[in-house]
Amino acid sequence: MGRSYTRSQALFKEALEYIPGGVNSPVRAFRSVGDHPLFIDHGAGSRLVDVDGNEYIDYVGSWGPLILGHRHPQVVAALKKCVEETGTSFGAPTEIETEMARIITRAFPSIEMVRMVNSGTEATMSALRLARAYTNRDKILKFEGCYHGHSDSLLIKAGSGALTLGVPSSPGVPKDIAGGTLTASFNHLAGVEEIFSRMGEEIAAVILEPVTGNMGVVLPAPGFLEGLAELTARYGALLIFDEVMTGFRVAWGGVQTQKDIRPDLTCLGKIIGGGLPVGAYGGRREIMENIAPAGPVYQAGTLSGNPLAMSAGLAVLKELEKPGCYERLDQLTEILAQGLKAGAQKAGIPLRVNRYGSMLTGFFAAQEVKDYKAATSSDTLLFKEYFQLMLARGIYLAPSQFEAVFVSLAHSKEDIAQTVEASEQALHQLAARF
Ligand code: KE4
Repeated sequence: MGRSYTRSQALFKEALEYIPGGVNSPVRAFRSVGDHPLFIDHGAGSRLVDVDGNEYIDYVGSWGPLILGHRHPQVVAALKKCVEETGTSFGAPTEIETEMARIITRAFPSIEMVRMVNSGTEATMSALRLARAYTNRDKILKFEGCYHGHSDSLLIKAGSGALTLGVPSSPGVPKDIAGGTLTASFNHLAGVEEIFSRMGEEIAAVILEPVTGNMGVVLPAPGFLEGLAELTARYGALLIFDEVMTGFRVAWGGVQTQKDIRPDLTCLGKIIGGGLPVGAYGGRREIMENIAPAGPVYQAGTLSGNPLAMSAGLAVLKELEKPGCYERLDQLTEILAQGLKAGAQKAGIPLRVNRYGSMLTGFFAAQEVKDYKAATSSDTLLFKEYFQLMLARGIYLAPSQFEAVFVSLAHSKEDIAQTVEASEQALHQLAARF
């Protein structure tokens, strides 16, 4: 089984000379699960092949965008057509941007107007600026462990790589900006009510991942989202759902349509770009019409809505709109979740698997993981060992406990069975050390 990683190690050594930490995004560095990342040579469907020729079943999917798998024929064809017949970017309006806006507003009833940007970070940053302008208030409230990209106001008790690397509140964020961000505990509505009772009139917006992926997957407790909607409405604050990860992932219209909640603003990204840089924010017309040039709130972007990213994104959405996609994603991911749990039970290792749609996280924890405290109390050293044992068996999980793994439409039942088998072997091996 011995896999060689010599070329990845050599390439990483060179990358470290030119790129901070050798990577262009921290969580890729494998810092919490190993001593070097894998350099990828290519992807195909549900598979990745690294530069040493090792093949893996991929459950990262570029952190969510690749819900159709790598190099889906429809995406490749759309990109080829765009490059060969249209071009990549004009910095001028194109019909395909309106087509993307139309499909988003059709999928999300709460979104009457939408603006394209180039990352999830830009989407949430812009949504916050808009919320502050619309309410004429400065403070925002986020939840510990939720990650909304790396803009200053949101790098406070953040999740994802910030949590993984132990810098949830990053240096470099000015004190007066950090002071404008209030934090509460996800799924603890009483704590939010207490903050609003003291400062509700100063709060411009509450922003959250309605199902979190960035402290690992944690589901909203019954009534939590509804309670936030009622509370924000009562105090005149905006409710912002960051569905950068969950949008078009867990359902065609994200978590909000499943829960029948209409946030005032929604942020999107990942899947709508089909693997190219993208983000979007949208919401009620009377709010969005404050965005320049319709209104005074400035936000801009050289490549926003560029035809190339729109072509890839629309190719993915057109596939996802076909009947049966989300049922298949749900079914495959449920089989995976049950298989992981069964293997842990057999090995006598406490494993909690939180699943929502085709995203899931396994926590080595004796208790249910229903909030940040429980997630961060899980056994991350055991996760590190498990991650390496799975990697050695050709399973590429997210290289951090505080992330989600994603199943795509390219994953087969055989992929899932192979993953369950690998997990059973890895957990059995770990149990022997207990
Ligand atoms: P980007 O700026 O990375 O496109 O999006 C930021 C963002 C916003 N909101 C949510 C809910 C997100 O999950 C993200 C980014 N997700 C991480 C992984 N959990 C991206 C991976 C990375 O940082 O390299």
